[in-house]
Amino acid sequence: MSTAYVALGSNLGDSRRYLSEAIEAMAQLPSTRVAARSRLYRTPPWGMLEQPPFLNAAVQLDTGLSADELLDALLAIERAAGRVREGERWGPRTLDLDLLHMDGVRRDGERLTLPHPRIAERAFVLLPLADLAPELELPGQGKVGALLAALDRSGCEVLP
Ligand code: PH2
Ligand code: MG
Ligand code: MG
Repeated sequence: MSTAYVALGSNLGDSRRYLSEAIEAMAQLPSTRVAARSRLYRTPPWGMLEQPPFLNAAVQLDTGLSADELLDALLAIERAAGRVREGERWGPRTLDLDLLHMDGVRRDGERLTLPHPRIAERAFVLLPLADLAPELELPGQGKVGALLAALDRSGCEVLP
């Protein structure tokens, strides 16, 4: 079993529902348990500014799946939520599931880089991740809590 962290995001349609159904779907994956979930955040769009705000969250999984198997499963959950991959990079989406980190795994491939290379720049990823694992050391980037402390998190808010 390994521990994996997944970031969730949505800014199209019923975002709250896409996120909760995605967490439900991850809990149904073979040899996988949702060990913890973060609070829910509303965050200003990053990267491409002319789009609605996002809802973001993160989960910690205990899983017997490999990184590739987990990635395939996350992409299938995105597709089931009506995600289409033809819009602009960083543009609006019904559901985005990004594999952030798996304990002990470092990868640098076409399909998957672990840890996710842009965690340190993104308050919308670090805020929920810090709910789960503020002490987590991301190889090559640093500690989650310290990375978050260095970022501007203005406009990000916790939702009830
Ligand atoms: N995801 C993106 C691009 N920009 N901005 C916020 N606030 N939250 C996201 O999840 C997000 C984004 C591409 O995946
Ligand atoms: Mg993303
Ligand atoms: Mg993605």
